[in-house]
Amino acid sequence: MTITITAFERSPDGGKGLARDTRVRWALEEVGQPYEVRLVSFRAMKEPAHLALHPFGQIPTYQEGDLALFETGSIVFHIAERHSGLLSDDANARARAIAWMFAALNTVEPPIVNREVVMLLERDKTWYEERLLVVEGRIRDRLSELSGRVGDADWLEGEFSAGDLLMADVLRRLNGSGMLDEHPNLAAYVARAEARPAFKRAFEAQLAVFTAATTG
Ligand SMILES: N[C@@H](CCC(=O)N[C@@H](CS)C(=O)NCC(=O)O)C(=O)O
Repeated sequence: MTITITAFERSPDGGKGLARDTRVRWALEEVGQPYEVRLVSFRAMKEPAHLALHPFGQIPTYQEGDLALFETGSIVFHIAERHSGLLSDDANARARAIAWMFAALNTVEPPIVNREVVMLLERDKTWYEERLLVVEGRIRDRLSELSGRVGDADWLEGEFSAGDLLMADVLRRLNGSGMLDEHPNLAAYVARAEARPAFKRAFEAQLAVFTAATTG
């Protein structure tokens, strides 16, 4: 059955692979599933046809036969459940990997996204610098905790899993901020994830969309 995902027609991240279709592309590449991409404009995302697929009018969505999913956590989980390569067959290892998927999206991603919101929307406020420090403090707390847990391991729980895929993708949002470099093991963790052939294919595919949109 053909898998179709949606992605930005023109991603506002300039092709850096920060839009969340990248993690879905990456998961599909890891398990060797081909997929098609339907590009949507910001306007189309808020229209009824897209809202029927995604109640919040966002990307990515995932369609496979009569199944339609939204939320990257659920999409990556679905891919990992249906195909081998992202979740262990051992029940406990699988449960721990799923815990890391939730941790990536519920505990680590929110303060990182909050920083982006502050930088994007609150830069002109008199309290901007103060607020940014607070928000970055929260990120630094999480990074210290995560760094302590990762130690010198390659991945969070032995083998690379869907937990690593989501965690690394979330941490990538900090590339260029200098914050990851405060923890060399986390910077190396992200670099290791980005060096995976499946990630590179996913990154190139999203970049090709951006390049075509800006040069075509
Ligand atoms: N929690 C959602 C977040 C989805 C999300 O924020 N998508 C962004 C692109 S990365 C989007 O569509 N933004 C446009 C909007 O919210 O209007 C997920 O993981 O799928």
